[in-house]
Amino acid sequence: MRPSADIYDLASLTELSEEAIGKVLQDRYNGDRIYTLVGDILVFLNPFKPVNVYTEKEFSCLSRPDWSGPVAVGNEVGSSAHIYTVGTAAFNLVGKDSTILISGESGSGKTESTKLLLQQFVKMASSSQLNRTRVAECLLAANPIMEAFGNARTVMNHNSSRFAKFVSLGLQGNALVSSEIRTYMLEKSRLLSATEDEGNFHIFYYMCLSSNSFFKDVRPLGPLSLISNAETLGRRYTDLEAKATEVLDAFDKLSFTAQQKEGVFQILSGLLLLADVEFRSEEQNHTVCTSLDPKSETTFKLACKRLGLKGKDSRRRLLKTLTTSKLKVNDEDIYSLFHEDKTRLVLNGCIRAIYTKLFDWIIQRHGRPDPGTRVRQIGVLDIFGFESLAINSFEQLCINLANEQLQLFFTHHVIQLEQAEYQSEGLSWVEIPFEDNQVTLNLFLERPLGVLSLLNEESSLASGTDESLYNKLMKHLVDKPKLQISAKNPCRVHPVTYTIPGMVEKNRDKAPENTMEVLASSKLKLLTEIISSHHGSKAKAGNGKQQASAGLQLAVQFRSSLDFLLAKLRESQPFFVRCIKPNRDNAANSFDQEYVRRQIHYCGIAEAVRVRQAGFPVRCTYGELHLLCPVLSFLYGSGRLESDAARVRAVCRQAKLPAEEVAMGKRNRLLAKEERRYCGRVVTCQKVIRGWLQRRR
Ligand code: AOV
Ligand code: MG
Repeated sequence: MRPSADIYDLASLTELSEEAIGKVLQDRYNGDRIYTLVGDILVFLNPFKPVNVYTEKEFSCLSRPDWSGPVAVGNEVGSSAHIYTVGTAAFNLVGKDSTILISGESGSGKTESTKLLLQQFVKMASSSQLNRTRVAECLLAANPIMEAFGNARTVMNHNSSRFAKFVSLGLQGNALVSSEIRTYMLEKSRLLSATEDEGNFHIFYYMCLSSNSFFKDVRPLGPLSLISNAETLGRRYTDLEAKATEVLDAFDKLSFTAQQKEGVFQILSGLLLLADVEFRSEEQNHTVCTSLDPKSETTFKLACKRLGLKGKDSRRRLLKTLTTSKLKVNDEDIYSLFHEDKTRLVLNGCIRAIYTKLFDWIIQRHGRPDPGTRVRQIGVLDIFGFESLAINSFEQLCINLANEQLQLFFTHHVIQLEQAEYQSEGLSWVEIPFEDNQVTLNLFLERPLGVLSLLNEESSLASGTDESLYNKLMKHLVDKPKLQISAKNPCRVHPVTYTIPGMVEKNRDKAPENTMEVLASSKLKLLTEIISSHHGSKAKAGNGKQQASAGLQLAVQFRSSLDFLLAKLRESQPFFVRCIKPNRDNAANSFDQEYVRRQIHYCGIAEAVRVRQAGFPVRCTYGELHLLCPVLSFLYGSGRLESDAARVRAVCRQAKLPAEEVAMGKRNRLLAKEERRYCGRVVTCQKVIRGWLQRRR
């Protein structure tokens, strides 16, 4: 029997339980064989250590357009299980756009896989273009910036993506002609909630801890509340200097002007300072009045200076919007005074809004539009992985919902559609049961009584609070399967518990308009530009109707982004990469069987193995086959039988093709077991038939 570590395609397994699959993966993992196929689906086991499988050898063997079968990956001869194999298949697909969908828990290796794919595409394109193009250069330079501004250290991953991205490349022939990056749902709440374990976005540490002279004049001195964990967490950045330099270089490569580059860090500096400003409330004549704490005067002044608000007058105007609200009633301005808590909320809202706008603006700058003529698109989707933390809030709700939605797409595509296809071809087929998460998704998405709709409803009411949301959930959803709502365990959607406090406000996500208006009058050109920019990824994400209205609730924006992504996926050919984390500690050489088995279960890998094994993924029409198969033409030269279909049918009948390996479908197609994955379907069918004909002689 073949040692199980040699089984590079799980579709060839004889035992199909989750345990058996786990065992094979473990044996492969122990031999540093980090990639395994399930038919055309790639499973990646994160090694958490460098593994020598991304050399020129793998690239050149696996990235050729005419590549047609197993080669050697690392020390494994005769395998084709590799991320490059998926990349090549997507790159070489003609007649249809392709999308590579990468999924897995937080820390399982999605972002690293995305980077490998993008590097591969750039390399494949440039080998046909001689020179690396500007498009390729910008694409590669965008990555360090995206990670610096959008990734952070979390308990699950020291470089966790706190946003989702969809990178789409335009190809003309093999030349890379355009690239676009859309980002979704940056976890802006992280800005103001860093703890000992959960870091703020990397860029703040680069800026404040690096010795690079660029930051010398712009960074604030002393302890800063946004990175109060800098002392402990900062030490864990082993490559901080190199990363900081890489980001600064990337700004240059992306042709940011010196002024813009400086502006970016002026703004960050301003935000760091603003967060440190303290206020105090006093009661005067039965009204509460909030003002700047005298200790914070210097900080406030410096924050304003960094943000381009020069002079006493603009400082006064900013302070006023932070401590009072203005309402127009009958053409008259009515002011109401804030308590310091409210002032803090307004200030925090403003910090979050500016950072998000800055992030969107930077990402937008990378874009290289396609030249107008029809280009072939390859998309790569890298989202934030599934999270179940000690406390799960609005952010986890959205993250997990996106993951559930993509899981459904996977099940639908790999299992349901495939089964339906065999049935319509009239093949005898035993239905393979699979776990459907539609029920869970409906709980979230149903209108008008799903969790998101109810959340949106509460957030749009001025009187909406977390309590009223809780009551609504209790009223409408308490009897639903897979959902438990209780005062103690606020809202448990199988298998994660979400806490309700904070949800309504987080979903409202109101940027304080009056404050933003004052900031828009800044002398810092970049700040006015990003505030007035309507080209943020938010606006682009949805459909036309939703673009128009600003200040949409986050969940609404999120939902339209998801719809956009699903539409993209449906109209393209999807390729799936399932990333698996071998242990919770991000450690090398450690394989937690139960933890992996759980992921195999949630990813639907076992079902996919069963379908791929029982299925006939190679399909070609009799016409195509006849045209390309000289044996057929020789045996059944023209005229003897009236149609291609009749000829092929006759061959198949005579050849007594084994029904478990090849089948004649109702719709004039021959369906065969996959022999050489990713290589041409006609070639495979031809080979199969020729083999049988030879054996018969
Ligand atoms: P994620 O994208 O799936 O998590 P990453 O791609 O950031 O996970 O990977 C996490 C860590 O795993 C990396 O920082 C590396 O240390 C290690 N790693 C990933 N891929 C490889 C590889 N091919 N070879 C060696 N080590 C690897 V999250 O963004 O948290 O969901 O939101
Ligand atoms: Mg990531």
